[in-house]
Amino acid sequence: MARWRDDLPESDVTPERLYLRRREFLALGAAGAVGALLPGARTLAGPEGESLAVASRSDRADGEKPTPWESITTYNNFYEFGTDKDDPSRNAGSLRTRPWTVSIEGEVKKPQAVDVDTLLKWFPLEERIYRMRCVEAWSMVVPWVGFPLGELVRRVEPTSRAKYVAFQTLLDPKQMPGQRRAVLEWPYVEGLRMDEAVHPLTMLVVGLYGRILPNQDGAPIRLVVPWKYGFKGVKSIVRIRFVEQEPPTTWSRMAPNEYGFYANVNPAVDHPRWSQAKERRIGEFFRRPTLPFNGYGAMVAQLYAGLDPRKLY
Ligand SMILES: Nc1nc2c(c(=O)[nH]1)N[C@H]1C(S)=C(S)[C@@H](COP(=O)(O)O)O[C@H]1N2
Ligand SMILES: [Mo]
Repeated sequence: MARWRDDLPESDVTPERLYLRRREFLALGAAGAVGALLPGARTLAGPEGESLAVASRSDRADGEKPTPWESITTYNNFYEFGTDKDDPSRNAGSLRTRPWTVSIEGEVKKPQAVDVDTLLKWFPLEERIYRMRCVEAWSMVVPWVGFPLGELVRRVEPTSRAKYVAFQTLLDPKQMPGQRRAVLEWPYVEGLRMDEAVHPLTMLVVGLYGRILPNQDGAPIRLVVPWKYGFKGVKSIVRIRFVEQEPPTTWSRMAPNEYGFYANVNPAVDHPRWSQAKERRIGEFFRRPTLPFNGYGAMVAQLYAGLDPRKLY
């Protein structure tokens, strides 16, 4: 996570392929570059994988153009498959995403272990275009496919003691070679307060661009919380646990002075090692100002009334 420094030249922090594509983009102009492929480069010709039946589509990124499939699927953070941005797309083929069981447990009236394909039948799938922003200051606009986490929460009926929801990624060093090294404490864990979990913007995601989610993006099911930094979006989820106390989260365990439980996008509060005021959309040349709550403040700011964003970041 710490590779980005605002003072590094772009060529130092951008994988060569994207850097080349950016040069190509400048040479061809926007219209030419989108469909163009670099000869010999390991690029994807277009969305791969099975298409999903999507019941509704909505633009929640104010008409911003979605980042190309190729960038969303080759510029990833998924440390279970390596720490470089292009490691997940190269290494995540070893993850077996079927059959896949998600265990729903803890403070719920209907605890259960549910197959991911059963889960998909419970709720109509929506495509929502969201702005996403990594704490490292890169960002994307992503057409996710999934369903509101709140629908699942209601279905399993949390008890009155359930105040938080804890999520856990698969732990299996055979399938996830990055887990053979102690770069993070495994398995990756994340959490939300109950009101964040049932907020209508919060999604469990199973697809991208109308297709099944590629492994490197967190198949078969991952969390997306568009007003928070990307690290809240825990991938390849096997456990959803309803709990009374605030659960531990991977990055705040790793560096509690740098990453907090809330992780709301806040351009006004610097990360201890860098400014958070600006971001670079992958595929764009110039940085742009970061929006409070990633642009979703009108819908979520009231959840944090009374919290000091410098203490509870
Ligand atoms: N299990 C797991 N989930 C994870 C991560 C990870 O390393 N492991 N990285 C997080 C971070 S830091 C970001 S920015 C997003 C990136 O999601 P994307 O690759 O689909 O853009 O995934 C998040 N979820
Ligand atoms: Mo991130």
